[in-house]
Amino acid sequence: MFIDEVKVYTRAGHGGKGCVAFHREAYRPKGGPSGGNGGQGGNVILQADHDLNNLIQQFYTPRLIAEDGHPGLGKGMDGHAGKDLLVKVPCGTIVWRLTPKTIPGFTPAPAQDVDPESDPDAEGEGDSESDGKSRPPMLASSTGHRPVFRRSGNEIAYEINLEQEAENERKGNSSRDKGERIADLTEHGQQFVLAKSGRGGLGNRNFATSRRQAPRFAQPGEPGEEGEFLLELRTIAEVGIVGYPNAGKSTLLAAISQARPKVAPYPFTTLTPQIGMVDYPKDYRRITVCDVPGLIEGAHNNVGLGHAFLRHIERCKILVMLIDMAGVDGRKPWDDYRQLLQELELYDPGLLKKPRYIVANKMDEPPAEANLKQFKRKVPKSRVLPIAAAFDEGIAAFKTLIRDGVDSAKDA
Ligand SMILES: Nc1nc2c(ncn2[C@@H]2O[C@H](COP(=O)(O)OP(=O)(O)OP(=O)(O)O)[C@@H](O)[C@H]2O)c(=O)[nH]1
Ligand SMILES: [Mg+2]
Repeated sequence: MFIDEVKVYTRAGHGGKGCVAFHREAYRPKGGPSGGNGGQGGNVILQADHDLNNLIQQFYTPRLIAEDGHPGLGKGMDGHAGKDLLVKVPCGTIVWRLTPKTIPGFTPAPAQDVDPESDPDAEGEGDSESDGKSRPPMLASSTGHRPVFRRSGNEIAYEINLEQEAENERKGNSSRDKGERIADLTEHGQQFVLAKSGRGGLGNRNFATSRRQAPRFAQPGEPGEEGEFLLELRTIAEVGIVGYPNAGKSTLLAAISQARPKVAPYPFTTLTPQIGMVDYPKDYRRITVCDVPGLIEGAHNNVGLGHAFLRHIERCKILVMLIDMAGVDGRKPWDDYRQLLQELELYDPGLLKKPRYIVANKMDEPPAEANLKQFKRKVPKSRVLPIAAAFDEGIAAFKTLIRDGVDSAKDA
């Protein structure tokens, strides 16, 4: 299973509480306060790791909870600190802080304030009436921007202006509104503290003064930070290969790298993005290439595998448009090319600003030559590299093309 987006709940460790204790020892009457401090809680830390390629671990353990600090002890002993929780995520993980509005599945409460008597949840509790009275009044919005919170029992909801939401949806804002972006882990070993731990409380010996020599109190520890976050993986590859299903993307990736994606003569063989490392032994270079699942017409409307995987080419330096020049599936190569451009634009117009290279595959097939000539006429000013990935023809030229492409994109 390939997971590239996952919601996690995070809680850092609570600080341990301080201790109230008094020293007892033979021949030392009234030995004085000796309660130790509580230990600091553990932080929740994300660390980028280049050995991982998806967020499957967080999918199975979405609750990231660090150890609490231990309480202080007598005889001046401080509590142990809680262990930090180190969570490894793949390089390219972006962290979004989910505000209540952007928590997926969050449903707004009905617009009218909930009446405690008619509330079915509150009926079960014996003190529903007193509960109803003690409930804080609705927060009026002091400014036009503040949300209005509504409470019913333990539930808190806040009102959403559905009219405005619909407008946002029309403008296309809300579907990609994931909350506040707080981190981007790109380098191997890069760390980010997702939730800071709470401080341990001070023991009573810290509060002894000349006038208060026997303090009978200590501090409780502070709670650790908590919250819900969205982890999104946007793979970091230098080259992205896009094309229709069956164009031979996986065959090409297997030919240039050690990656071994499944190759088969039916559409949607590749269902998840595949990464390959292309080595250039002569000049000790290495380029990462990403093969995203095939795009088809209407992908922006979630036809086929939709646009979900295009996020993985957002950070590529160059794009390779791989076209099946033989038209094996009965489509015309120039139509494929235009359709691909359109789908990329519909996902993110910024993708079209990246340098892109057209590569014509399956040049070993009889109709390919004629199609290539017509393609050059229909798509003028385009430079096309002809290859036959399945027969290793043009692979060396392709490797040079992407290396030069990446180098010139870097300079730009
Ligand atoms: N004749 C010929 N066939 C090729 C060539 N390259 C790939 N194929 C065939 O085309 C079919 C599809 O290849 P894949 O590499 O699976 O295509 P893909 O683009 O990864 O397809 P999806 O994963 O389904 O999107 C396979 O049967 C390959 O053997 C080529 O250069 N010439
Ligand atoms: Mg494939």
